[in-house]
Amino acid sequence: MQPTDRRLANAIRALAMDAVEAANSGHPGMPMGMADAATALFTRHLKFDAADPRWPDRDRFVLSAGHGSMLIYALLYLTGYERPTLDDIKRFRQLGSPTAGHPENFELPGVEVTTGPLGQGVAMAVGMAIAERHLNAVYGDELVDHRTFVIAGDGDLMEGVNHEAVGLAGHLGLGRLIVLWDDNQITIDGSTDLSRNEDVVARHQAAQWHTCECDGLNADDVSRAVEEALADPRPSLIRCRTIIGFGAPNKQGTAATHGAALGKHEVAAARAELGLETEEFAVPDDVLTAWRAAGKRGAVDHALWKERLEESSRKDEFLARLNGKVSDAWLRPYLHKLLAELKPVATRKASEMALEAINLAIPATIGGSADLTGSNNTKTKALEPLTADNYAGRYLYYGIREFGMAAAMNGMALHGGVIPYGGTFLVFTDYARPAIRLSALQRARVIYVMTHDSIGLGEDGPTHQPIEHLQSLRAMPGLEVFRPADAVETAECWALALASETPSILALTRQNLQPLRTEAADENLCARGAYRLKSAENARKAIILATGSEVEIALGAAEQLEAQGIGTDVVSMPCTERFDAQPWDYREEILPDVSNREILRVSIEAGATYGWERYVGLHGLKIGIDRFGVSSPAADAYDYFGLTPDKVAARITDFMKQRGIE
Ligand SMILES: Cc1ncc(C[n+]2csc(CCOP(=O)(O)OP(=O)(O)O)c2C)c(N)n1
Ligand SMILES: [Mg+2]
Repeated sequence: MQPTDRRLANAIRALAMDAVEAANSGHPGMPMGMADAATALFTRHLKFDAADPRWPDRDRFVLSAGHGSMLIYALLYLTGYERPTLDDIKRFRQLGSPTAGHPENFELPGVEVTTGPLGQGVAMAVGMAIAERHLNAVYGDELVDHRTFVIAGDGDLMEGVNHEAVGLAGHLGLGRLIVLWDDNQITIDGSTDLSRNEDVVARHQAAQWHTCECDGLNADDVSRAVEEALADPRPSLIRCRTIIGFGAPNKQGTAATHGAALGKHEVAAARAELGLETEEFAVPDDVLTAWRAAGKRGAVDHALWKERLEESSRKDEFLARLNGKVSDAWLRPYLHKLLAELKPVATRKASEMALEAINLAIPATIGGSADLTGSNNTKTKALEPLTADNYAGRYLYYGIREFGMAAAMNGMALHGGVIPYGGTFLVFTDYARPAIRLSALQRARVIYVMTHDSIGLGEDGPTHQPIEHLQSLRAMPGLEVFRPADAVETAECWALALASETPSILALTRQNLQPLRTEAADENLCARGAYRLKSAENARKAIILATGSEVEIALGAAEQLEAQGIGTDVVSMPCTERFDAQPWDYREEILPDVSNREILRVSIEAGATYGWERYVGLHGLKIGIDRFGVSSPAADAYDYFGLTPDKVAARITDFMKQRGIE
């Protein structure tokens, strides 16, 4: 006899309680409250095949309420994924176990995205739903026809990024996105009455979503609501009324179940209440068998999909697209053309010029901007807008939603088949930063086109002029920050970002820059992160390291120093992370390990000097800006902060004199 849905759900409850108890850490309340809803979803609606978690046409499931990680670990185990094993679950939250505190996309196939920072799961799901619709428009129903399901808590729906994501999803009419809201009216501090009186459902309706409600503790009722959501062409919010910690007789319905082990006594009481086995981590045979059957439900669909793929004339192209490797065959012809007609150009414009070639050569790119298209130069001529009426388009008007854009791009990149890039001003990486951090943590190939990268943006003044941004972004692990110095470097950096498996930031100027690289090179010189652009003509006494717009200034200063007999190298350093990764001999070749009295090292960057001692040493000279900017034309701002060839050269010679460097 088939076990009841409630018994299937209780297996989730038991595993969640026991794992949290064993770790004496974790969140039992959410998995226990949403166990019935998750059972309905996984046994009746979600299209997946536990035997092949990477099947491209699977439905995506996002546990936005990532603190309830035991919910997804239990589901993956019960439905028969290879991992986590029961032993993995017994080692919940322990060092080296894939059952990490919060779900990590790189730990377990089946965990589509890393969640935990509330709100971002929903926003990433929006990106996944965008990628699905786009690929469907390109490859048709035979190959791409899936949905994105989300479980979100009160916290997810309170976070600001949720408002951005909901607005975007409604506008794009992402009908294949279905969010199940765990409406348990509890967060950590207690009742949601403490902090919320907005009508969440009405807010979604106002954003053009379909909404419906159900008893989240009744699998049949959840299923009815999911059917209703599936039938509606709009994105759906299903309000699931639940009780946090359901089944723990003395604690359910209270914040006490949110984020702590229930305790031996309460676990025993819950076992009795729910009619569970007394043994820890035990799942009754008939229950496990039923769950395993649910894990195979998608096998037939999967096999049929494979047949369609075999028959498709676009099989190879489709698989290559999903594989994500891109060629840089566009680069050489582009550089050839560029070098033939050199002229001063802002690197944001140079980025657009490179993108004209890239977007033609690589159909996987999807561009966009947070309402600064004309400033970020992100839209190339042939790109049509991706809209509710034209999902085949490749350009997204994200609106003024930097965080939502970045999170959506994470979802798109992790969905696969598309390479998202999106723009705003560099200073507003602050608005997107939590999602940039998740790009890095998740190893998502997202390319951030961040223009107006210094005081060089001029008149908009200190609110718009990034100061600490470059260094703070460089401090983030797993993210490469590129700051190209001219059009050639911009193209090289684009090639590196596209070839990368991790996220990149391109920091680009508003103002025009002189061409510095005027001859073809055999290799991508930016690939090593830093390279010698000019060698000392006189005996080498100084090495100037500069990035982006300041490389031109460094060259000007070096010329003046050479005229005074001071041999000066100029090193362009478009990517410090890449330079750090070079072998010792290369780094030694560029920055010889000698005292600053023998060869003075100088850094120039129109931003915080914090951290440049990494390269110039404690006794080197750091030239930059350690205060907020000024509102003025760019040239005046540069002059005011001493960032001109004359002033830089003078500072270097003064510094040398003061320190007795001959
Ligand atoms: C951005 C962010 N802020 C704060 C937290 C810490 N936190 C984890 S769960 C939680 C409460 C979430 O409430 P809800 O979504 O209702 O979850 P429930 O208590 O119902 O399981 C908070 C504040 C977080 N994970 N992410
Ligand atoms: Mg809650």
